[in-house]
Amino acid sequence: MTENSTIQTNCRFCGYQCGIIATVKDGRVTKVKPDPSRFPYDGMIMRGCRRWPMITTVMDHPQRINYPLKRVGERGSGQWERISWEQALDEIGEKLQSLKDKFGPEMLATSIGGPHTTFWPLHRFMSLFGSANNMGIGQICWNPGIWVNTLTYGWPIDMELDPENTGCAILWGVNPAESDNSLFWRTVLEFSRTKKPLIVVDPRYTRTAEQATLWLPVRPGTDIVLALGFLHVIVKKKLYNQEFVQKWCHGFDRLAEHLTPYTPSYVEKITGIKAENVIEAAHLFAGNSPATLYSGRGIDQLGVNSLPTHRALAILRAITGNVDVPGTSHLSEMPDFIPELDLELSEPFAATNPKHLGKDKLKLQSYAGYAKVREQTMKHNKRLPMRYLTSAHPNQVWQAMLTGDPYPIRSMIVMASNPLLTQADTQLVHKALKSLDLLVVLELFKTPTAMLADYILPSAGALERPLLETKAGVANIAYGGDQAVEPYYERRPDFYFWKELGIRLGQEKDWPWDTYRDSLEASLSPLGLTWDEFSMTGLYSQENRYFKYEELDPNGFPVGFATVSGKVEVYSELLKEIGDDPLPRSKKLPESSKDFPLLLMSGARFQPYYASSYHQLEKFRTSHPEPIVEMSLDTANRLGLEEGCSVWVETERGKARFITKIVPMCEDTVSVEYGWWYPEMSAAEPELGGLWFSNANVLTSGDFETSDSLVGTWTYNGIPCRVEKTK
Ligand SMILES: Nc1nc2c(c(=O)[nH]1)N[C@H]1C(S)=C(S)[C@@H](COP(=O)(O)OP(=O)(O)OC[C@H]3O[C@@H](n4cnc5c(=O)[nH]c(N)nc54)[C@H](O)[C@@H]3O)O[C@H]1N2
Ligand SMILES: Nc1nc2c(c(=O)[nH]1)N[C@H]1C(S)=C(S)[C@@H](COP(=O)(O)OP(=O)(O)OC[C@H]3O[C@@H](n4cnc5c(=O)[nH]c(N)nc54)[C@H](O)[C@@H]3O)O[C@H]1N2
Ligand code: SF4
Ligand SMILES: [Mo]
Repeated sequence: MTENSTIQTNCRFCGYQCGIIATVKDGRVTKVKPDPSRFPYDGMIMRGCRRWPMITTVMDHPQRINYPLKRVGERGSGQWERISWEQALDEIGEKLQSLKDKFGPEMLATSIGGPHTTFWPLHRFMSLFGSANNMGIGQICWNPGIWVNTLTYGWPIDMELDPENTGCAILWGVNPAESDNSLFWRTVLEFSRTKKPLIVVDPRYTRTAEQATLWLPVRPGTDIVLALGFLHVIVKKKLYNQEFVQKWCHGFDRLAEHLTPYTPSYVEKITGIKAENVIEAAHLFAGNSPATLYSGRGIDQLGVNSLPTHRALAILRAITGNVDVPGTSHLSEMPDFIPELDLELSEPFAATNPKHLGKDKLKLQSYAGYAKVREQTMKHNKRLPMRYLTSAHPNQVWQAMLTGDPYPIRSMIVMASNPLLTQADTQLVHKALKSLDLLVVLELFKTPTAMLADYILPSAGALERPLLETKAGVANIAYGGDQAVEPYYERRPDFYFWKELGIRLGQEKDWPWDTYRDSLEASLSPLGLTWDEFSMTGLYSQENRYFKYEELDPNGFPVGFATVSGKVEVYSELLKEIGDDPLPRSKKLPESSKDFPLLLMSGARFQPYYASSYHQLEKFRTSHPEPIVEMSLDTANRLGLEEGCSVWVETERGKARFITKIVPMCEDTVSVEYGWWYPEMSAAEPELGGLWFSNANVLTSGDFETSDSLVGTWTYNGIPCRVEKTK
């Protein structure tokens, strides 16, 4: 690098990866500023975002991991020695080989989390090693919607909100004011200024709800009933798009019959939403096409009701004619570049009939489920990402570690995730991780999970590695850019770890690229672009095409949708075939009890933190120092609590401490922030960085038996709890 050069690169402090211009001197980033020339830039985003100004601080934070560390004392004792990468890789490789010889390749599990790094090298390594046991958080983050939209429309959709064109928007269980603060949120603000109907369905009066023309504070977990109520009104009053329904919807009559009981007054009883508001919302959505409907983790985290709720929402879009229409939703296309699916070597691995945990138990999130759905998507020559949609159920992984059933899992490699804060049931995760023969963590910081490791390896973070974002290969868009500097100290891109470990385990011929950058360049090769050419604009995309189902195939017939019937499946033939309900119906709804009289939501996002990240930053801690529990004034009064008091929130799994905040929200419901720990506390047992104080996941359960039987979705919202003042 030359002195004082400026480099176009990307932030990666959330999933957006905005363009950044870095000033670099002597291999160090001295200054960063937004890059107005690069996708996905927006001046307002950068003005609203509090994270990118912290890039240089995070790049050289005193608590960053800079060298490979090996545990020297007891597990969790906080005693480490610095070793070389070669020693770390050699030792980890040898240990894995000996465990594999003893227990089989499936004894290795991996853990991933949100969109922080590139995951395909991990999956490629696992395919070659022979283990299907990667786990993440897909079951409660995106997978329910991806599966359901594919069942219903033949492929996942990208939602669209166009302030000019969109006539009405529903934001359902999503709070971009805190979770996004980026392009989507700016567009919501712009849309709200048009005064067109904006409906927010959320038990809490969020800053997103403040923008709404109609706020519907649904009782947590009862959304399925509300959605069926909307459908009831729309069908009964014939507000649906009759042409689209007649031509393109399969099973409408059976739906109409199914909706009979969901009258507005019944819906009011179950959901707490007034009957007149149910009627009003249904009229607004159906009467203002093109209309759009976004959903978020509020819906993905409803356990057995997530899938049926997504189905009802998918049907709502369909019968109002809002599928693959500008300003509503876009059925995306396969990429022109090499999809992650192929880089992962998933298909050849699946053909080896791997010993997948819960193999025959989950009807969709399994190799068998994937194969069934693939038969449909292949009608349009499309393939969903595979390892993500077949990832193991975390609860089964913890159980296999502890009990050896159905076979032992003895080692885990954790990359870019912090399961002790972000997976359900911290006590169980803690016990399981402590029982392992080998725990390796690839990290930027010494997280509570890393504190339990045998080896912590220093990852290169934002600006230290090139970046290519490809939406997991479900859309024809790639964006990104080059690194600004070589990684500081002995940090390495995660790719380096997987490749080097692979080489030590006989995978040499399957890692043909020298560097991470080379591998990214190779994945773009079908575009005829070199990495440098790509980096100049940092974007590859094609103009969206809409109404694709009307396009004609070579025989002159409309191509339709990639489903069993070739239409939008209001009535799902595939669900029927695999023994599930073809129409959306509520399963067990959340219920409080005498001991636990309130319902808990355990995952509200809040700025400026991101899950369990950035709690090291003094500036952030000063602006938001305490973990918050929100509740309504009436609920607080009934409990004898006032704003600012310290309380225990307790469920049947455990208890954690929060500070009360009064906000308008559903009665008898409380919402806690998630991700809280205290990096300034001792990095050893028993404190483990203050892990046990205010960690929302001490309160949650991810039990496999009570999870949804199609995808394995567990419950983070609508958990029975009680709240009392701390002494
Ligand atoms: N600041 C910040 N931003 C983030 C993250 C972060 O940790 N911090 N995480 C990132 C990640 S990984 C993700 S997946 C996205 C998630 O982005 P969002 O989906 O916007 O995330 P949440 O804050 O969980 O929003 C869900 C909303 O659903 C509501 N809700 C809870 N239960 C129910 C219910 O039963 N019904 C309905 N209708 N609503 C309910 C909550 O009150 C909340 O306002 O955010 C990303 N952005
Ligand atoms: N109770 C409850 N629990 C939840 C949720 C909830 O709503 N409620 N939401 C869930 C959801 S949607 C999600 S996505 C998960 C998020 O779960 P996680 O992804 O586990 O959460 P993060 O705190 O973002 O952890 C990411 C870690 O990756 C590290 N990291 C960042 N960049 C890199 C990199 O390039 N390489 C490596 N190796 N490490 C890196 C960071 O330092 C950080 O420690 O949490 C889930 N857990
Ligand atoms: S929104 Fe902020 S944190 Fe996210 S990528 Fe853009 S600049 Fe970084
Ligand atoms: Mo997520």
